[in-house]
Amino acid sequence: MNSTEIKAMVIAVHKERYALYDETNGEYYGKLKSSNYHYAQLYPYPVTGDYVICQHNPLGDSVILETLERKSFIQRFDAWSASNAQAIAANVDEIFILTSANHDFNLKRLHRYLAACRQENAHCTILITKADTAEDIDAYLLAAKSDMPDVEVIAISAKTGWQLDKVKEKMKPGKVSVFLGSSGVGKSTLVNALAGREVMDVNGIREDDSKGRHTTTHRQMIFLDNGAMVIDVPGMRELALLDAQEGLNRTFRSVSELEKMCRFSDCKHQNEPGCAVRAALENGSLTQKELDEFKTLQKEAKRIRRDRDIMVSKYRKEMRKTPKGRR
Ligand SMILES: Nc1nc2c(ncn2[C@@H]2O[C@H](COP(=O)(O)OP(=O)(O)OP(=O)(O)O)[C@@H](O)[C@H]2O)c(=O)[nH]1
Ligand SMILES: [Mg+2]
Ligand SMILES: [Zn+2]
Repeated sequence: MNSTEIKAMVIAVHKERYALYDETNGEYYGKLKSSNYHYAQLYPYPVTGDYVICQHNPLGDSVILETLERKSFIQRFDAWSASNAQAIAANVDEIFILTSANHDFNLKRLHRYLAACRQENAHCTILITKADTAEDIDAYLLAAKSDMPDVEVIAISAKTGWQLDKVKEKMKPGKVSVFLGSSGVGKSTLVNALAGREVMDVNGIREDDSKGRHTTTHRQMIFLDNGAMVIDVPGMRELALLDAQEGLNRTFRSVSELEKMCRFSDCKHQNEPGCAVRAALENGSLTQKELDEFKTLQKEAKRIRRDRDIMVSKYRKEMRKTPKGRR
């Protein structure tokens, strides 16, 4: 790093321009150095939460030279991008998965989120939002806690401020959190409540099915008073598993532990002798429902990997057909 080169944090990504922050210069914009990124592809494109080395320019856009190594990286499956992956955020310490106490509440979806998030080494907490609108918030809490006993679940209301101190406690100075969840669950409302000011726009949801209106359109880092940071992201329909076998195994630890104990490493848990999974089903320590869900997610992870390979090879073929000048 020479004297004009500084380390900055990416606090938002807008098409080609990156909003950057460092303690000396505050907030400013930067663009990628094409020869490092587009041509030589030396570094991954920065995402919100990334640290970059840039040449600071007080008069205009700074030049981003390098993306520094990431501590963690959250991405989702995206059929439309060339790599089939869409980056969500980098260097996150705490992931909050938000679901509302209404139609949005869905245990299977929570399992998917958990599996994808546990792939990274970030800590996960589930927040059940809009507690003020639920007739029986304890029923939601009980459903989530009994289903996922190893995950912390907190019910909150950003509207009344109920239990927000519990969320704040988890957001430590210098650490980065991210709020994930469907559109309309109240991610931006929670950011505003925690920040104590209107940093992000919010919008109502549809009455009949509680669906949101995709209000937030980019990934934005917000600084809280205590020095903690939080990334607000656009709502997503699903956090499809990208390559989440590892995370899956952590979510369904009991099943993957059992699988290791089967006599045959490729055991299908049907009629094979010495099958630990069937034994567990028989003695009741594993339920058929748990096993079925594990299998479904496993299949999905495999399918995604396969689709991804097909898409990538198609894309490469297309690229070869396109004249160089038009790429
Ligand atoms: N009653 C109640 N309403 C809430 C609460 N939190 C959020 N809302 C409402 O839910 C709607 C959606 O909130 P947003 O914060 O825009 O949701 P979002 O998750 O950021 O949505 P996207 O940006 O589209 O992903 C708004 O009408 C909020 O006022 C809450 O704790 N209680
Ligand atoms: Mg929002
Ligand atoms: Zn088996």
